[in-house]
Amino acid sequence: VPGGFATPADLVAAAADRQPRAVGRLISLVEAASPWLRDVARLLAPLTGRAEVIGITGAPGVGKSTSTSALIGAYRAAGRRVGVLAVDPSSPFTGGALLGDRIRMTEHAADPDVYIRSLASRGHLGGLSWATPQALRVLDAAGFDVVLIETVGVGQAEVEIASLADTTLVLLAPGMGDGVQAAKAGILEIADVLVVNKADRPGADDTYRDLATMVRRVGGDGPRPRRAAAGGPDLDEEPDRWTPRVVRTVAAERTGVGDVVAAIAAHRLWQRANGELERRRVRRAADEIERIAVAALRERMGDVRGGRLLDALAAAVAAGRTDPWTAADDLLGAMTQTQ
Ligand SMILES: Nc1nc2c(ncn2[C@@H]2O[C@H](COP(=O)(O)OP(=O)(O)O)[C@@H](O)[C@H]2O)c(=O)[nH]1
Ligand SMILES: [Mg+2]
Repeated sequence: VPGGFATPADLVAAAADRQPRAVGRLISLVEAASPWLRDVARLLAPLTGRAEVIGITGAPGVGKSTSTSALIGAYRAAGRRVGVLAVDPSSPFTGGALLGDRIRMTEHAADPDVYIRSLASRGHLGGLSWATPQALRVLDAAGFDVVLIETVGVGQAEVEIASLADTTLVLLAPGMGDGVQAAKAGILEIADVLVVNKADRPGADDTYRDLATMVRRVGGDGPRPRRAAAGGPDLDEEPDRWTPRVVRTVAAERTGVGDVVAAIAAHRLWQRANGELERRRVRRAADEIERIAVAALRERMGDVRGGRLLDALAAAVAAGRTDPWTAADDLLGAMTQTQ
């Protein structure tokens, strides 16, 4: 086993014992999509399911890393251990932005109950959207009560990563795109808490008002009226919709961070009360299984007769000798045979 541990069990035990070196080693195995991961994942599984996962997203420069650092401070003050994954789907080979993130979080670098990691991925097996949930498992098993996942942008990979979180914060700043743009980007669909950061800047109140108005318009505000007649079915089975909270912060001065923590806690209570937390976690597990299965399938596809079958079928389809559906059937047939 890499990293000077005798067995995968030793490595996982050391991580569960909260040794940062073992935690780092495990995340490196994830990044490299190491063959050891299968053993490691089996050992990690019984240790997982406790961490509260908070996603933080928004455009570059909006203040995600500053807010993450402020949140670390708030959760540490409450005695909770905090893990951070900084993920940039647009630069799988760790760009300068992530380096900057680490610098903004250095105040927590010496705290043994804080673990900060910029995630990179070699790019195969679906890249960061594949690696991030596995890294999350490591931090969960290593006893971090709260895991903050900072992601950049509003692309598809970012939405996938946001789906990992129990609660997703979307950060906006005045002048960086008004409410209408936010709606276009599908932000309201993923946001559980909308944070107007840089509230010290002009225009912050307008942005806040826009968002608050939009959230009221879209969201089913307040409890759903009971429609069940006496003796009828209990219509409360249908979950109420969560209305995203809108909060103002000046992350650079730690202002409003308590409101963010309170909004996250309120969302969690709501999720627990109506079963949404459990539903999200099952959905997340389904995503994970699917990603691993698809990656395995893709790998196997390349393996079938050294990839030559795919080449041959592609040539046949391009030449009109067969159709792509028939070719796909042939490929899948060959893959199951070689298992
Ligand atoms: N004026 C102001 N600047 C802020 C605030 N929060 C962060 N910044 C600054 O905005 C810049 C980008 O912050 P950063 O956290 O790296 O943003 P990220 O790219 O979203 O992670 C940095 O120079 C921060 O100091 C704030 O509340 N007010
Ligand atoms: Mg950042």
